[in-house]
Amino acid sequence: MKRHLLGLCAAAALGLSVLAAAPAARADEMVLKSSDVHPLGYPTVEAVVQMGEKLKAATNGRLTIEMFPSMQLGGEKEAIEQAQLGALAMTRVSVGPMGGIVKELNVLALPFVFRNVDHMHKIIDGAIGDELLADITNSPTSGLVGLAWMDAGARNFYNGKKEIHSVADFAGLKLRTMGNPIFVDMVNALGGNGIAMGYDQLVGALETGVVDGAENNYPSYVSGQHYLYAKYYALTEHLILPEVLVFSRKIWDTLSADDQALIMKLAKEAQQTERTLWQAKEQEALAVMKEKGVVVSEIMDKAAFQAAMKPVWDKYGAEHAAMIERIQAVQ
Ligand code: GTR
Repeated sequence: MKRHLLGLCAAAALGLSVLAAAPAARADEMVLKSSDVHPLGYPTVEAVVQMGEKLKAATNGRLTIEMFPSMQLGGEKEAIEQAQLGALAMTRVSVGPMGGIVKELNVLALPFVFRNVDHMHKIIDGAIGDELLADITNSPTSGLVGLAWMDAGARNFYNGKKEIHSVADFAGLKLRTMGNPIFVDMVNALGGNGIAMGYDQLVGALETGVVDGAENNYPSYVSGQHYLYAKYYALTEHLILPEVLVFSRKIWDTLSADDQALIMKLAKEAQQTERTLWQAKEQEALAVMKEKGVVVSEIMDKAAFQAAMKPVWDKYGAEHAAMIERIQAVQ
């Protein structure tokens, strides 16, 4: 009997020591899953990967970020839903699909709301940017916490049918937009046919001719290989649409205040890291476009494009009037 007991104790001790040595034994360890539609190496992805390395170092491995790039978990609509459910801790998405969730963000989605990319930077880096992130966090229904902004430059129209120089050239073009009614109305107001679909559907739709084209910045146009099917790229710069890193409210509420503050701080650093990476990526993408024979056209009469947006502004601008005024006042 005594021998048997001793044996049991030894086995228990052995079990304990095996457990203690097991790598995943720390009860406080947490892996934060994060997603992005873009591949590894893309600025938004790389900035969050670097944020994960800093988080790991700062917490001695207690908190880590696991990146799911390249639409592994679907498009941005799905990513937002998974973050709301707590299946994902974080996701980096465009403001486009967020507009349906936090209405205040739609002010950033109004065509030509910014004078140029610098103007957009001033807004997202300043008080208005902080307020809009707080709108995400304070929304009782978003299920998300707004962490940081990311730069995505300016978006331009492209298609596989013809060069675009003027608004009249949009007639008859089927053009994909992100899932936000502002963008469908924007294409329709130009005289084209706006079709909303997820980014994950787009390259297939271009290939099969479901759409003739779309609109995006240089890096997405290149990394998504859209140039293979739509070689006419016009510098319309109609949207200077920032992107946003959001955190799952469900998971956020389980974190200590210190961890929340650390994640917030590192996310702000990621915003700056991404900015630097973005600038280099735009130049790289432009070089690829040149090499691939993309036909880039300048838009001489930008004012005509702005004027064509009047119905869009009439429909969606009024509710953001006060914020628009504040944005325009920032020099
Ligand atoms: C990209 C952006 C993505 C996604 C995509 C799209 O520029 O980085 O977040 O919004 O455009 O057009 O859906």
